[in-house]
Amino acid sequence: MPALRLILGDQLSPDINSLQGYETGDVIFMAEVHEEATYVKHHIKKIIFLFSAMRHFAEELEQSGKQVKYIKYNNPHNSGTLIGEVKRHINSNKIDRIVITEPGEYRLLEDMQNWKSEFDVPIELLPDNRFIADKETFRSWAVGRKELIMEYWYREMRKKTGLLMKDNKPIGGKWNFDKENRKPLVDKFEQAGPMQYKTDEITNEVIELVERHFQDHFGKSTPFWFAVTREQAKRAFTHFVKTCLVNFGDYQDAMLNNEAFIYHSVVSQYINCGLLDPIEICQQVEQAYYNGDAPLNAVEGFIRQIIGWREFIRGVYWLEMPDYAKRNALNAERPLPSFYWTANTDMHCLSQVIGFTKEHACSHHIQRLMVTGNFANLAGLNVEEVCEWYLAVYADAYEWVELPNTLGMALYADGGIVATKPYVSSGAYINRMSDFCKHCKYDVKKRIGEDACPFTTLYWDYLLRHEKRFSNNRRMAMPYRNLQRFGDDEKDAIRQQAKDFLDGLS
Ligand code: FAD
Ligand code: DLZ
Ligand code: SF4
Repeated sequence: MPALRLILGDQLSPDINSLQGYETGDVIFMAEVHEEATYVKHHIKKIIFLFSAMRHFAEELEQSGKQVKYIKYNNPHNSGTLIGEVKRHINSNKIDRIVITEPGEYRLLEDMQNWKSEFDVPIELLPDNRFIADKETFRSWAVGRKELIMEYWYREMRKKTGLLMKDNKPIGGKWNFDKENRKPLVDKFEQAGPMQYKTDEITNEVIELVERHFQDHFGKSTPFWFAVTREQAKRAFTHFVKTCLVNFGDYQDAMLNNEAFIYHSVVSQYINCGLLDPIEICQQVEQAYYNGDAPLNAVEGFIRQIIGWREFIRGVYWLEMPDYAKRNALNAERPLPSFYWTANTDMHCLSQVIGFTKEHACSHHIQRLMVTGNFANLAGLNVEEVCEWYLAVYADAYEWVELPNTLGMALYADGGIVATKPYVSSGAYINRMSDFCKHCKYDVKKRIGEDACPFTTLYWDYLLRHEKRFSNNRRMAMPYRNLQRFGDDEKDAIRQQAKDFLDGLS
């Protein structure tokens, strides 16, 4: 019964379900296709990364004795779609069944569920076994709860994995050390950043190909320094554990001028495409704590991101799709300003973060949440356009992880499923957590006047605009108490300043 085992660009894991039970005569099928490379205009580095990692993975599988059929993007017969390529192969080879691990995006899963009527051979769609919890486990946990609180889910995941647990209790006596993880970087910062690799022949060929076919996509293609094999990704992670983990906790939320990475791991692109195993890296980090090489707040903070947030976000995606993608609780409709694509804006924080994104196809969580995301929420930018932007511009972006983070956490467009209150702030937060404001033409403290910081103006305007919805939210009590101190004239002036600014955006 020769099987065609389809491996997608974000399924580059030797232990993935669809590779289990491989027998001589089976073919592992991989294809670079126009449809997947363009369903959003992915950052050019994201395409280079995935095509190169796919080619390296195919080579490794072949070296381990497996039969691989790999279709390159510029193969003259390439039909441009996954289904087209699978059909083309089946038409001229003996295949009795197709084996696939479920894709990470709803659109493709729905497509593949319809493939059954397109083929004469059976299709086995297997669950993705690279997560701690399957979709059903999350659904059973979620159903009947009034609110989905990540912290409670995270505790379940700690118990399930045994990470940082002793006698069924959390090590250190607390589940969460987040309060210790909010320090700005005031002293001198010296850190070389993530491990960077030289390109090899395979990557150079891919760079040339991608530059030729995707010149109109966002971002810079070079310098290209991502790991493209499992072995390289593992070394990059070990480099993080040795050089950054110790400070990861304290400075998790810090931002700095011209510093894209601070002490972050910069490995989400590797985990999400299968080059790194999430549990293995958490165990490595846990070991660093047991060896005395990193403090508990850093280690717990890192593990929480992976087994807590990452799993929670995926759970929400599959629980709430497909209508989740259409939610727009705050009726945000303003077109995305062009500076999201160019980084040309005199708001220095935005220009920096969008600049990092353009250069590296990466930026860290607080840059995404409290700069680009915060601005999008404050300015009421069109939810679909913002989500599409995040899906396109980051090398780690697939809809299962991008959408709840953007639509839910950053934009509050799901009405409070992912976040219990909107993550919005005035310029004061950005000023506390970074040195961006020192380099900006605006005055972060001013909410009215020619040089007023747009984040500060828009923050107060947002509270006024959404007073009915948020003033009774317990977690918003403090800002609304502060707002009460403003007189009517001041409120009118804020509204006018915000209106003028927003009118000027388009
Ligand atoms: P670190 O800060 O070093 O964290 C370690 C790991 O924890 C990450 O590699 C990642 O795998 C995981 N992690 C941390 N936070 C989250 C989270 N909220 N959701 C899921 N995993 C998390 N992450 C993606 O992987 N893909 C996305 O498309 C994506 N889009 C985002 C959009 C917005 C608006 C926001 C606010 C966050 C988004 N995130 C996304 C989450 C987070 O910003 C990135 O995972 C992180 O910045 C990756 O950098 P890092 O590897 O240096 O992470
Ligand atoms: C993101 C991506 C890109 C750019 N190209 C391909 C490709 O050519 N072939 C492929 O199999 N997968 C690619 N991917 C990853 C898919 O888009 C991803 O598997 C789905 O979005 C499901 O998560
Ligand atoms: Fe950003 Fe305002 Fe600070 Fe300028 S002053 S960097 S716009 S927060």
